[in-house]
Amino acid sequence: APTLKERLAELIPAEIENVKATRAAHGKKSFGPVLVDQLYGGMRGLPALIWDGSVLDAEEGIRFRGKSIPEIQEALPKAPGGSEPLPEGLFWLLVTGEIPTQEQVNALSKDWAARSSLPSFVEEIIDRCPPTLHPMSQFSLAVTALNHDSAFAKAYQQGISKKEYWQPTFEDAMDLIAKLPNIAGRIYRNVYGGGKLPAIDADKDYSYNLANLLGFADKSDFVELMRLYITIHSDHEGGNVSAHTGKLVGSALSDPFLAFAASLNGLAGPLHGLANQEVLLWLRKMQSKIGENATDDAVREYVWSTLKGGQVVPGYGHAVLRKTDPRYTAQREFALKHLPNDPLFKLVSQVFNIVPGVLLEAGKAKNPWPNVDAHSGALLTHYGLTQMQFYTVLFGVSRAFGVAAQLIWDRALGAPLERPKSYSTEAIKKIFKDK
Ligand code: FCX
Repeated sequence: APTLKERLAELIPAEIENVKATRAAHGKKSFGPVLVDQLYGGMRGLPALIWDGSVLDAEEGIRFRGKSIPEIQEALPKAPGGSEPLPEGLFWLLVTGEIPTQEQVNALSKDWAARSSLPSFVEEIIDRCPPTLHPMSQFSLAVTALNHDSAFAKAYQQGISKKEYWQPTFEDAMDLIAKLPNIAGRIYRNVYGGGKLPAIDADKDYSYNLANLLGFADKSDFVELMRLYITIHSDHEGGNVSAHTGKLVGSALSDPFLAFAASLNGLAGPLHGLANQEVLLWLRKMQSKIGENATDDAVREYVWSTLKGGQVVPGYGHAVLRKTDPRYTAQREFALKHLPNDPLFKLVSQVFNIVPGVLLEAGKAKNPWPNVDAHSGALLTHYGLTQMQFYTVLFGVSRAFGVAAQLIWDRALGAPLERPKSYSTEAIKKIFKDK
């Protein structure tokens, strides 16, 4: 059976032809009008990017290479004794569009374990961060510093041909993913004091190793949670802030470490990945205000007070989705199976019954339903990972899978520098003066 890189090398020529044929057939067709409102409105809905790993449907949610979350939970290889998909398989699917064999997935686990160590100066950078520096900032610093050993940056300096860009990009993408557990584990233990970091076990899968580095591998359900978590947070098409930022920065031929560090800085914003931290903070604040086991009326009152204070309800709403996020549903099902009586899960469920009605009544949010971030913190808390400032780091580990897969394809297909046109308000007024 071919390795991932061998399979990719087989697929690239046909995909180059596929893109050529698609552009020849449809390249000059209009994709609908651009409204001035879209320039002011964060480009919502503007068709502007190619992203092959996943496509998001407003009603149905994410599909990875055409497959829904329940479909990949069914189809992807599992760990011995496990029932959640291995993220190794999801990465293979994102890159190739194909479901790998168990053997191919095991080979990826081994390959990543072999690539997992950090240069000692990167360890020192993390160790020198004050524990008061947000874990996401530490994460971004460490990933940026990995650029020191970038195969792509080195090959570019040596004058590599455009046709070969994908090869060192692939190596960097693999190194990036492989090194993230060591970065995340080191930050976690430095900030929250969890003792010495264990070594990566080359006979175990990526999620086991991540859980072990964090200090939670003795809880087998937590390892299963990591497999599900990393699988479902990996990719959410190309327009979200972290994915688009990685693609944009990569388009300048910045290497995958620089590109993904930029993704992380976007993920660290409260309207994007940081929302998983914000949800837990919000729930805890609610509990301190209205007590645990509060009535529905008290919760409703609290939700209204959030809105009236000019704040958003974290974990609810979405720029594209118009239904409950299937990533939320997958986590809810995990909770129903593994921790149905957990008090925080019960609060998350109670909030789920109340917030959409309030947001609908308030009448502003286009989508009143929960997104992925409304649920993840309750699951992590159940297993003792209670430090909410760390939650977005786990989202970041996962998001590398989607961004890395697309960066490889962008370099394989010769994606150009991104450079959309901007206008000033004065220019817009002038253009439409007599229209
Ligand atoms: N609570 C209160 N108000 C909300 C809201 C919420 N959860 N969601 C949207 N709104 C408001 C907006 O703030 C906006 O108000 P404005 O007119 O005063 O500016 C109005 O409703 C229209 O916004 P809408 O078009 O529905 O949403 P956007 O596409 O602009 O923004 C996000 C989408 C996700 C940013 C928005 O719903 C939000 O702020 N949600 C809370 C934060 C969150 O959960 N983010 C995580 C999203 C995601 F899953 C991820 O990236 O991880």
